[in-house]
Amino acid sequence: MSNINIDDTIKSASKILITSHINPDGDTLGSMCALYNGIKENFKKQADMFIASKVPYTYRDLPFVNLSKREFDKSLVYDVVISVDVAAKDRMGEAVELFDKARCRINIDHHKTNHGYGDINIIDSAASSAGMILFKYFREHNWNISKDTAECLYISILTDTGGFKYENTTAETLKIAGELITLGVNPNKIYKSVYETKTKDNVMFQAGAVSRAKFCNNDKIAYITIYKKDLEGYQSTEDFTEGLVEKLRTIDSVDAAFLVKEIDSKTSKVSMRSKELDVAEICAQFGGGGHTYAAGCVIKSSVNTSVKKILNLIKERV
Ligand SMILES: [Mn+2]
Repeated sequence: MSNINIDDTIKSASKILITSHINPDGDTLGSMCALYNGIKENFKKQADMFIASKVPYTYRDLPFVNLSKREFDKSLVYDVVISVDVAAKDRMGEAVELFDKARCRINIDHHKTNHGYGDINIIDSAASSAGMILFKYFREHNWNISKDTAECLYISILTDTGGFKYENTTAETLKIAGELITLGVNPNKIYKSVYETKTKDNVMFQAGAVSRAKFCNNDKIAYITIYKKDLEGYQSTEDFTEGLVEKLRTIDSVDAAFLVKEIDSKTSKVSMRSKELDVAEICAQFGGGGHTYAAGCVIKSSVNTSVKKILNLIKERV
């Protein structure tokens, strides 16, 4: 990783776009905003930022995230487009058109299923988060890391390690988090903003969803289905399901947990979590991907059929 240099590419570019992935999480948004501000402060350049949907409520306090845009003129040609935390090109949503046309395409990611779709690829599947890759890059190339940039990186690392809890939390992860605190990050303030503040609607919706969970294989498998009608009557429901599938996984007997959400009558969005099962591999069979114990995919079938397809694949394995 250390021999890859994107500084010259950034220096010679006048139009730069940074793109996050669809259904954005803290890592993709934190990395995007850290890179945005890093480029601004170190190279005096103003990059554009693409976000596929509204900023999730959880990340409302992330510095610079409100400067990101959902719509772009498709005729634009960027000198450089940089994707952060984007496992596969189709996870960019509409930004993929701008990515494909760019003079130079840079792919910065930590998903093990990332095949290196950029002209320049900075991929480290051992890194806890894309934010950690960026931090190491910034340090190795002597970028100044301001307090705001540090806060963005901290949110990346915090959220992709589940609050420094997942098995990707290493001594290095915590060392970097410590360095970010030295740079001015207030961990308590960020923890409260990200994890301890939810809307009443969200908490009540999640309670209802958990109470509808179904179990099979001696409670080794747990799942929740969410239909569009379940979200009716609630406001701004974009990140309503966040944390729900992890909650199912906390049940002692459960190895594999998944959530199937209706997009339309023929399309379902799936999130899977596990303790031992390789869910990245399961999701890859539907064209998705992710990490060993946390992955996702979109299945072109109804919620019911999608549940059956998944159960067929995992019932023998847990
Ligand atoms: Mn990530």
